[in-house]
Amino acid sequence: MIWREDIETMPLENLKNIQSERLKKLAQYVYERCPVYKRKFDAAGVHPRDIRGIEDIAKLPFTTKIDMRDNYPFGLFSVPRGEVQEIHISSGTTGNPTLVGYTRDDLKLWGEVMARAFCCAGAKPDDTIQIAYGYGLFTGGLGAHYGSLEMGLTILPMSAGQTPRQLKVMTDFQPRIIACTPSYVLYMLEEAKELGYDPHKASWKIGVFGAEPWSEAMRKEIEDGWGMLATDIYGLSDIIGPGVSQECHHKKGLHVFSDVFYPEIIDPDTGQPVPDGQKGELVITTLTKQAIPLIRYRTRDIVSMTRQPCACGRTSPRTSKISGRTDDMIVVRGINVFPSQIEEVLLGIEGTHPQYQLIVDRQAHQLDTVEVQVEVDEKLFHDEIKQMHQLEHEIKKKIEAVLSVGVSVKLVEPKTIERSIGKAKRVIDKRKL
Ligand code: DLL
Repeated sequence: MIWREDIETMPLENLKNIQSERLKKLAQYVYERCPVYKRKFDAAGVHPRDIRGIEDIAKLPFTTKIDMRDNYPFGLFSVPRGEVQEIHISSGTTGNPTLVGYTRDDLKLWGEVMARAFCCAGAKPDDTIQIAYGYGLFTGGLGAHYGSLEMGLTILPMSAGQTPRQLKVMTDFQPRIIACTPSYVLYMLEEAKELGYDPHKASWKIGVFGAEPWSEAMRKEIEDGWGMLATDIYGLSDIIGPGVSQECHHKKGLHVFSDVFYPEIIDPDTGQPVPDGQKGELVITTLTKQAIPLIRYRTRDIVSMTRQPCACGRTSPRTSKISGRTDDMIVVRGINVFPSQIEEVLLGIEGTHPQYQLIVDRQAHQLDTVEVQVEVDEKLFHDEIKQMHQLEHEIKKKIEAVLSVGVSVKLVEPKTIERSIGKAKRVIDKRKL
């Protein structure tokens, strides 16, 4: 089932016309209503009348996290405060967080894109969904909630955590859909086994997982472990929350709801567009949002894009899974390292778990060191020292081949690395940079 078949399967030419009309209106809207945008447009020497269609979008200046932070909390609003119905914040790590405001229509839009997402994952209106994303200022829980309401799903509003209770509710109420972070569903898998559940008897048949990067190999662990289809959902609070894009059951990229979130892929260094199929930074323009519309917002997430039609019938462009963030990247001895590269390697090695952490350090006047701590099977951990060394060596060689950076590897017992019910923490950077 396709929630908005009229829009989601529309020929690309018609989609382009809608995008063009919406962009023209948007440019005028923010120029008139938000002094920050007026200043930015004026500084870039562009006026709304220069925007005659979607192809003119590159004339508009980018918006960045810095604009959000500098104008915190209300500077980027394009509506009076009284029209804002709900506020969330994005989990910033430094300085001010970013605030996201929604008008009543923005909340309706959020519900609609999330309904499109759930449908795209394979949900049907008479399904029950267990929402185990955190509720509160984080957008995961409530975003999933609004989409479920829009679609008519039966909602189990669990929020994240209290794993034994999650498992009991799943057993008692038999939800077919589970929505949470991929690291949390893996954590629940461990707990389920420990508590004596047979994960293959779980009622969950479709998972809608996102809010953090996860690899194909991690998908396999989840799908094999639980016996379910694991789909990827992407979004960011600054844009709306979850619901920017979603995989269908073909799992060949995430369908971007591009009649409302216009995607571009750029080279993060030059700001120039990169061709389809090539990786770059995802930039999004919210074509219809009212409270805080964002123009050419630099997400810092790295993806590639394709416009090839998908077997599910949806025509909208698709992005690859997010392979990292321009700012999540750690630079070790001048080389760019993404935690996701390490995850791919580990998941290809028998006996290791997708639970790992990178400890980056630097002693005075010395080179950076990277220690990769990896959990291994109980059985392996108690094996002979020689076998452990062999495994360490294998992991080290494989990681070094992918990263081109020397690392040390430390095998640790199962459950040593801290588990997360939300986004997992993969890097501990002890360097004083
Ligand atoms: O994480 C919104 C969300 C909630 C998305 C639930 C999906 C599911 P923020 O807290 O603002 O919002 O974090 C946004 O998380 O820029 C990405 O770097 C990362 N991210 C989100 N979804 C994915 C994904 C929510 N599917 C930031 N794969 C984004 C990889 C993701 N990274």
